[in-house]
Amino acid sequence: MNFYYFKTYAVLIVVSVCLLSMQSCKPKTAQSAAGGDASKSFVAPGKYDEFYNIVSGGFNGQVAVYGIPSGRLFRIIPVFSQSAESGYGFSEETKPMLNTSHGFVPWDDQHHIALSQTKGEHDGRWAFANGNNTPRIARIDLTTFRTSEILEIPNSAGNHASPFITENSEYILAATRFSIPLDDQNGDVPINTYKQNFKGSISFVSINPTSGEMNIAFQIRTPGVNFDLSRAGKGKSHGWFFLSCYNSEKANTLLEVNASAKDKDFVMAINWKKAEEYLKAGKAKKQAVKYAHNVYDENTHTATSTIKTEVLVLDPADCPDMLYLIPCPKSPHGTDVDPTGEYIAASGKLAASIPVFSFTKIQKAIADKAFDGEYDGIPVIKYEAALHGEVVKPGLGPLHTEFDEKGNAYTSMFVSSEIVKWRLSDLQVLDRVPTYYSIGHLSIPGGPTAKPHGKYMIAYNKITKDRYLPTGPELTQSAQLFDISGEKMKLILDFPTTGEPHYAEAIPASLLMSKQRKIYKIEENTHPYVSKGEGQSKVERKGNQVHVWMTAIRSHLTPDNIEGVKVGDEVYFHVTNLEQDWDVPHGFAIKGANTAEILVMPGETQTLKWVAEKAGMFPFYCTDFCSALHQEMSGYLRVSPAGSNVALHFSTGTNKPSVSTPVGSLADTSKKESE
Ligand code: K7E
Ligand code: CUA
Repeated sequence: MNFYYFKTYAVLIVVSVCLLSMQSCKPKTAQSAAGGDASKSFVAPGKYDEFYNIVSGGFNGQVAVYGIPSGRLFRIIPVFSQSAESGYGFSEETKPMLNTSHGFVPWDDQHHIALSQTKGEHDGRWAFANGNNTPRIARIDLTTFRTSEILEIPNSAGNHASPFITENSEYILAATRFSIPLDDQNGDVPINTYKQNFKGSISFVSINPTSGEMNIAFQIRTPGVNFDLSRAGKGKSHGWFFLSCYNSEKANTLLEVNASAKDKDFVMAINWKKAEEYLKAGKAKKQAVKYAHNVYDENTHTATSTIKTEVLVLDPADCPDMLYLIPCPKSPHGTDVDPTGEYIAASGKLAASIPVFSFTKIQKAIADKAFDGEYDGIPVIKYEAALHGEVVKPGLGPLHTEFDEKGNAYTSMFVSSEIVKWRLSDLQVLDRVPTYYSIGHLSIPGGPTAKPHGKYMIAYNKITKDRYLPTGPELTQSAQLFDISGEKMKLILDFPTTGEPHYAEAIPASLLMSKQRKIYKIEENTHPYVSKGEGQSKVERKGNQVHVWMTAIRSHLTPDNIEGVKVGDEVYFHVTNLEQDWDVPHGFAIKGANTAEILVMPGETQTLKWVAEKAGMFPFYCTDFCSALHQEMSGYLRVSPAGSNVALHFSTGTNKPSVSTPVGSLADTSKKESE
């Protein structure tokens, strides 16, 4: 066993011991530190929070919105998972949002958030979110808090280093966690041919500055490593991206050990301005791929899914001076760029220090060719030549670093369950505070921008153990809020979270509050099945499809009596909410529907598909308590046997001339059906 292997095992053993018995690494001051100054998180009833906290939902596939400093949950935004609460991914209009080259994929694992920026500062337009499992990026409109667009990423598997945004929202970077055989190659190869056949891929997704629409501008083909996380340069380092990669060993089994064999992995530095030049010079090659691009239209209230078939790929072999590697100790996770763009803090999960690189030194090293050979043809910059310095003995298991506006950095320590505050200039550790327990990401309002707002810091913890009332085999995930306005970090609030949060960003409430959309104007509704007034409501048959143009307004649905539907019919309820007041959605549900309700915003049209499977009476109703007479907002759909001669009929407030048809027994009905 050589020395490096020995070191690896030694660190792994320390990590495993801590993981197995959280007690041994748990800060001893648990109870004493737990009180904090809770009054600082108090937001009086009726008062607003200072910040919106946009938080990833992890394996629930959604994004959640909390208030800071109160920790109050405002909204769960459906993104990659179907949402029974709103009908997202269930309604006919939103199903295309979840289309992929693999078909309909109604779930994902959502880890990272990127808020749009202009000149390095939050501009409050869009939030971007990654889908980790079936590689996708979503764009959320921050005026509606709804998902507007989802773009699939080809040549990728495990879209983890994603989405990371440049200082003017030029690009979002998305790099693959798993290297794989490329999409246009035969993936049916022995797994142990990893070193020959598996490649990495980094996508540059351009963002339309007006509409926000995403497009894959180009991809860079890379050696078959695993990409973990990234950050764009800013200020002086604008034009560059920095990515952490692990598994430089190119192992394909037992990565736990085999991808930790070498003493150092890499931070990759990408000169994307150079990449743009190569693209313009025609260096990119076209590759045949298949990926879905799904866009929600605010006027038709309908999403469309387009399958695209081509990407442009740059090969580093044809593009010198575009990529560089910097050695980085032991399985780096976060790679975070400070507000000035000068410092890049990389966190080796198994390293005992935090290396901090200097952009100026990296540039000098490149100019001086201070290289330590190559890795798959990519120059490797000498570690010392790029290094600003190391934060010594910061704690165990550094993961992620955020920054305040005063030149300080805050690094989360998963294994030793703490946050360590250190100074960028001299790398001195200034303070440490325990987290309960096993912190993953952390977030400071504006922390990833050129102008952090500071004041608060939120920790997103993986384990809560004894902090909350127990709830069976699984305990809640949680966040913890710290006051960082003074020299010492102070815990001021614990609050549970939905899903498993990874990264989050916080943005001043003032940037979003005033531009919230209140309604959709009914006159701008161009949905093909809109009814712009009750007079336009109707029911029409097209073969075995029955289309219901239905309106909803306090407190009735029009039509509310429908007859003439037959077993086997597909009924499409196109419900238009005629309200033009803020916060008056109407919902719609019908007995036996094997889908969710739809929740229709004022001025919007949404469609619930329902299949008539048996004869009988099927009540429908509004699901959102919209008025004192909400319980009265309901109706009936009569289903007759296939082949019956009940005519299609619909009404509201009137009855057909009464015919004395006694209710037959079920036995009678089935008899008739069989006749
Ligand atoms: Cu959870 Cu950002 Cu996926 Cu670290 S990653 S914790
Ligand atoms: Cu509409 Cu309840």
